[in-house]
Amino acid sequence: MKYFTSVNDIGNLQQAINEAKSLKNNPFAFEHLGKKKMLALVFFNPSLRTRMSTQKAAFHLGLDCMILNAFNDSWTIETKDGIIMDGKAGEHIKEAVPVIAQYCDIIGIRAFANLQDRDEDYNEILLNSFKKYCDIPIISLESSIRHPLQSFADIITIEEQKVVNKPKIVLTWAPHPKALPQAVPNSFTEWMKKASVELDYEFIITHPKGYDLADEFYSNCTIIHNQDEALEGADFVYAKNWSSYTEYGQILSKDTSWTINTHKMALTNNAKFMHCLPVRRNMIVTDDVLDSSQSIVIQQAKNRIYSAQTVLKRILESM
Ligand code: SN0
Repeated sequence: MKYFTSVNDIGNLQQAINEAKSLKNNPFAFEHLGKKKMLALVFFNPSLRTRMSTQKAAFHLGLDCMILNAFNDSWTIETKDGIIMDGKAGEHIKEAVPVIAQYCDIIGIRAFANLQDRDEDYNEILLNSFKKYCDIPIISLESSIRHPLQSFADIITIEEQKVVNKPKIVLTWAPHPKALPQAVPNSFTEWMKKASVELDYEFIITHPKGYDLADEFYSNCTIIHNQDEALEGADFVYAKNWSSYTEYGQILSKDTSWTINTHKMALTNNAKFMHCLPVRRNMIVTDDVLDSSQSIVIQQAKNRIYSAQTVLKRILESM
């Protein structure tokens, strides 16, 4: 593996899950692999779980790790070609990336959507510039449209927690005060589509009108606009806010009747509650659900270590 930027890089799901579970049981089994190698994590946006879990995964593999908070520790980076740099940006991506690449063996990059220009975001400009301007392995730590390490951790968690052979998984939109990217629901959807085929999952999306995802993710999905109906018999409820794709970056609803509460959970098959975190309490989900034993958000966050570790291990093995 050289790149990990979407579900297309993971191969067989069951194999990847087994590999992650075995690393969880024996985290230091491959600590020789990363010896004398350096991982750089470059963040253009804030992070808690991604930063710490990936660092922990690197530690398990004997990899050293450097972190650059490119949004405040370093220069503002220009990505457009042929531009006169008389504005805010002090450094061009054409120098920044090859320089960073000389200091390390693998680069992880986080670059959220700006939610202004849909084409720019959906072309994953920053992530692709890293691929373009250096020749070392690249891992997405959440791009403008995908968060594959999160979705991989989500699937590991579902496999650990499922009590039926064909779990019903419902991705539900929920209200939020800020406009958020579509990266998490896009990614979760593309991983669930693969899991529907390879692991026999049933996957349903529910959201208010105007929150359709981009076709490349949304096509062939089952959509139920009535949230109560969608939640019926669910084994896993995955809540997440996202801003509109069609009216790009807009908040079209803050309808709190979409907040996950005990009445909503009562419609399910004693479902587990999932969220990628950070979560806004009593906006996305009420305290009583999040503080109950049905919530598995903390277990989910733990598996971020093993999704990252599986990916790093595969990259190191192919170097
Ligand atoms: C990000 C998102 O893509 O939705 C990261 C999720 C892993 N979430 C946020 O930016 C939430 C920020 C907030 O203020 O609630």
